[in-house]
Amino acid sequence: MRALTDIDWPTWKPKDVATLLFVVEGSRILLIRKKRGLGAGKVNGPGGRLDPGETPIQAAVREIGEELCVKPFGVEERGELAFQFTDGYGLFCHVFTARGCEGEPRETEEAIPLWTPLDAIPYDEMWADDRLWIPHMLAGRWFAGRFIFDADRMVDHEIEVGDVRAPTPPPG
Ligand code: 8DG
Repeated sequence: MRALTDIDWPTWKPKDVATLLFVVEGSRILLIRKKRGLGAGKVNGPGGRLDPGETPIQAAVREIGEELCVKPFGVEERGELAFQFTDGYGLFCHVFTARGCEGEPRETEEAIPLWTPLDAIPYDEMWADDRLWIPHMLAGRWFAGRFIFDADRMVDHEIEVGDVRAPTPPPG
């Protein structure tokens, strides 16, 4: 499949569910340089796949703890992303923001912390879709995106944006 229209989205089931959590504090955002896993080498938000039995918010808090040794507070879900890869892999991602975090972010085996000014987010070093929805997230809007990726090349996309969460439940 190469296009969003090749997929029956109402019955689409991702193989994995994952999270992203962006601490946004004043005029800066906490990003990471990811050292391993899907997207290694890229700049991203802290996050990863859910462990069995975990809720998305539990996973988001656990992942930022494992990756940067901090505990976020004021965590809110802000959007959702559906990724279908042309090799058949599918991933659904819950995106959260936090108002701050306890502790000083530290480098771990998984990630290097990058406090980044909001006006200097390095989109060229991030996944191709991020520049399409991070501005909505920072503006306080709800967003829901669907993307087709051929490895790390985005080949199709669609994003719905609203003031409040859309009434449809997430798949998976
Ligand atoms: P591991 O322990 O198995 O190495 O990995 P994990 O922590 O379970 O999972 P991961 O490989 O870190 O999960 C992939 C992360 O990458 C997850 O947080 C979602 C995120 N991610 C994608 N695609 C995209 C994208 O297009 N944009 C952004 N910003 N994040 C993405 O998988």
